[in-house]
Amino acid sequence: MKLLVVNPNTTASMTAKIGAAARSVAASGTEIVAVHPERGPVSIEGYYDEVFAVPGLLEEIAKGQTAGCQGSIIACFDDTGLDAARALAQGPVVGICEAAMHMSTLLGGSFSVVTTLKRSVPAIEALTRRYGMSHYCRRVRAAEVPVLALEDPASQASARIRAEIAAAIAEDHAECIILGCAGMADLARRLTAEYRLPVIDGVAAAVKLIEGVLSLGLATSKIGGYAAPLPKPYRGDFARYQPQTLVPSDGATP
Ligand code: 5HY
Repeated sequence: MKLLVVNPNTTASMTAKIGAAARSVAASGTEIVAVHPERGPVSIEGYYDEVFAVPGLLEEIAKGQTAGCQGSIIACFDDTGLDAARALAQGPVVGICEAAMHMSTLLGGSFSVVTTLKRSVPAIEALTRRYGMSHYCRRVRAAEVPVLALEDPASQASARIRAEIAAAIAEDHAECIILGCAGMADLARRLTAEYRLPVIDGVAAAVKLIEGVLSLGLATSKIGGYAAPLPKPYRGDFARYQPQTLVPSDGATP
């Protein structure tokens, strides 16, 4: 199977790290195509960045589908544009936040999330409620590390993440830890061994979940909210995103 992994921000080093994390757990025979949009924010930190990451994300999903990818993973912990992507794509689409939370409920009675900046916390708390995970979630914590500091080995990022994990264990009594940013994907195995409890990376969890969905021959239900967007004119700069342009009905490349 061929899976598309989209980093919705435009930082190539993060896409490379996300792709490596996905390939490290993909089953033999699963091809991972890791991409990011040409246009949009270099990192997504809060509501404003998130909105401007969505058009580029949808364009990559459409290109991936035309290139034969059977499923797509949204590799940003806000599950950026998840609903629109599910409507646009024929194959299943999984967000890394959703995947990590569902995976954690198989491994413990509770979790805490450790994310980057405190401005990212309210969106993640909202996703926790949306996914029906409020009774599992002890707390969404911010390590106060900018997303791109995760790309800088000289930054204090991993020390701050460790401090929040230790606090989540001592104060929240969390049984699992969820890493609240795709840029933390390379830390999961090491931290799991170090803290002797499941430290979950959503990128890896999403790969295993979507492989499962596809191997069952299933895809997104198209009879309700995720029905394909209706073709219609989009005015101005957004004409390039009108449904019939992004996913031409004749299957031609957008
Ligand atoms: C992410 N931002 O996973 C989120 C994390 C955050 O660019 N990739 C980003 O801070 O919300």
